[in-house]
Amino acid sequence: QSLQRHTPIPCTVEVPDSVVKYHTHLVGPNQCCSAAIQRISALVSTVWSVVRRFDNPQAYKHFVKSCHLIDGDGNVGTLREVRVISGLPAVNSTERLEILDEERHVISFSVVGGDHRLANYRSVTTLHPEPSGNGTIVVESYVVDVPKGNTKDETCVFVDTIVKCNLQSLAQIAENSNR
Ligand code: A9S
Repeated sequence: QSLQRHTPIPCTVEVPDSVVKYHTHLVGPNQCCSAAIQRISALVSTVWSVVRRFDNPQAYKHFVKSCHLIDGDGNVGTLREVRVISGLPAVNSTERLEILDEERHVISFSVVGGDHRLANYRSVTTLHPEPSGNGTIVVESYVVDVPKGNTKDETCVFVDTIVKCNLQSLAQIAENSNR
């Protein structure tokens, strides 16, 4: 797992060849890129059933208060507006579904608007069956503009924290549905 926070372009995470392209982001001079990995004790199909619901991010993202679709029906190009819980430097976020690959288990969205500091955020999430056993490996990488007044490191720490929280929560939900 190589997280190249400081290297300008490209930023790649070590994942199976078939999904390397999804985790290779073009990173501009005022952007940062990182990734998080989470192991989940549940089948890929179980984890995917939660992750694929672009209309229902609040199922596992605790920072999301509510979400409604602005346009589209869950296919690529669908737009959603996410409202955020209080206590974050954000109110809402408008997001576009960029990739939904049901065979490869890839989902990606980009932030296209909203009242927050993460301009041009784009993330890609891929699910991988654990080579041994019934587990799933989740890889989530992202690229985002560094907000005015912040450093790349600060931005990555902030976003990494949110992404890791989301993935831990995803793990809990998927693992609970085993029982
Ligand atoms: O929603 C995600 O998958 C990931 C992130 C990093 C979301 C960030 C966020 O929605 C907040 C949680 C509100 C934090 C946006 C777009 C901006 C924030 O400041």
